[in-house]
Amino acid sequence: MKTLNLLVVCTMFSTAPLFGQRQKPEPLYDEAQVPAYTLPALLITEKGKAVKDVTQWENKRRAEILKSFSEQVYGKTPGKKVLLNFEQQSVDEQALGGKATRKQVRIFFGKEKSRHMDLLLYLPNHVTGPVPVFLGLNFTGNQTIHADPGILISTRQTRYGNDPGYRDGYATEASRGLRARRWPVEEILSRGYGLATVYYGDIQPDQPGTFNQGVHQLFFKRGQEAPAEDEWGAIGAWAWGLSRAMDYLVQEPGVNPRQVCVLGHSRLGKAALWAGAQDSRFAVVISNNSGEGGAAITRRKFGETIQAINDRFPHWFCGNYKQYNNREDQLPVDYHQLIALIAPRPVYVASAVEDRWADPKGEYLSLYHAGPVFRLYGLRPLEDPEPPGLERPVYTEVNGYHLRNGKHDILLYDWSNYMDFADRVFGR
Ligand code: GTR
Repeated sequence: MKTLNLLVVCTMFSTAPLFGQRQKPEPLYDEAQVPAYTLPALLITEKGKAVKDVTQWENKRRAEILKSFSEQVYGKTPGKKVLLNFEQQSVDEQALGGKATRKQVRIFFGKEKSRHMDLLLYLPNHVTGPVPVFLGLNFTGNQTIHADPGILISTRQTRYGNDPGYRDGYATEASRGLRARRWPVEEILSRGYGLATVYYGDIQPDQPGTFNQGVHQLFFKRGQEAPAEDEWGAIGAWAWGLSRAMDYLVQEPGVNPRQVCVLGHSRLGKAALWAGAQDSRFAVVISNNSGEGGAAITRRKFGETIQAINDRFPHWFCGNYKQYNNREDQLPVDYHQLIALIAPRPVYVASAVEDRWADPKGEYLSLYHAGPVFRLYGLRPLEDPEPPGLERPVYTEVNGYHLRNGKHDILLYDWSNYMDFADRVFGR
């Protein structure tokens, strides 16, 4: 590792003067200026014992790391089980011109039937039997993933409510298919996969001060209105919602419950990783441009930092995470350990070259540095400490990575690689 260059650390946080405002550090985008860092050890316990096998990993070290992510990063997910009720809202066996069966299910949480999320599921018609499925949350309402007129329009208020396709905070007919470029539904179906999605705002609104409007309420103690410092934030809630979607999928006859791939873009990629770390029913976990607080190594001070993310999104992580603003080195974990929590299940990480804010190299390095845990299981992780070139995906049977051309987004190129990887994992 390179030696720490103190001068660099100082200049990194210098800014052009802002009149009367708090100075915000400029993001660091110069690879040559990234200070050296030491990652927290993956295979040494807090008491300093070396972890040599799967039993020691699973019983001891993995549990320590999971606890740190729970208490210091995303916040603890409530252990209490919530009664679920599945209410089928519509089924169309001839959706998309006969290519798919489309099901829409309202998943109610708790006895009161007060809170719910709506799951949209497409299953391919040209293959029989339970199929592998991709599950991911969407940002803008289920109806935005495809122009299919049969998709029920979300009636929730949304933070995108002033965008085209929305009026006064709510979606209109004009929002159908607005995000179709992110969801290549026909391609997914033609390759024999199903697709399940839920609008993330059904689980928890993406705004500070709204914990009394999402699933947190189901778990608050009497009089509680906000999570305690070590309790879950919004990312924790979205991850929990993914597991509740999984509760539905595992009992859906058209779905192969052992072949559900959870994926997410950006903040929802962070949620997908955290869901995959906590819930071993997810067979494959895919992070698309998840960046800081997701796949990227936070000690690599490239692009977004803990302070930057906590300042802009104080509701995403737990209260304790604020302690690590500008103190990345004090965080007991780093994000290679988040990926290691998912092992031995396969993990795919993808970056986009113009998405420097998310630190593409840092995203690759997390996967690379998680390698020793995959090796403990006798599996073959990615071996190269250097990320591959542009649009040269690299896969083994447990790890995959690519760097796409273009911006922060999830596009057909990304999906095609996820499907190639899943084909390989599932031996298709
Ligand atoms: C950005 C945030 C990123 C990423 C992104 C997104 O503004 O800084 O960490 O999560 O939002 O979710 O689109």
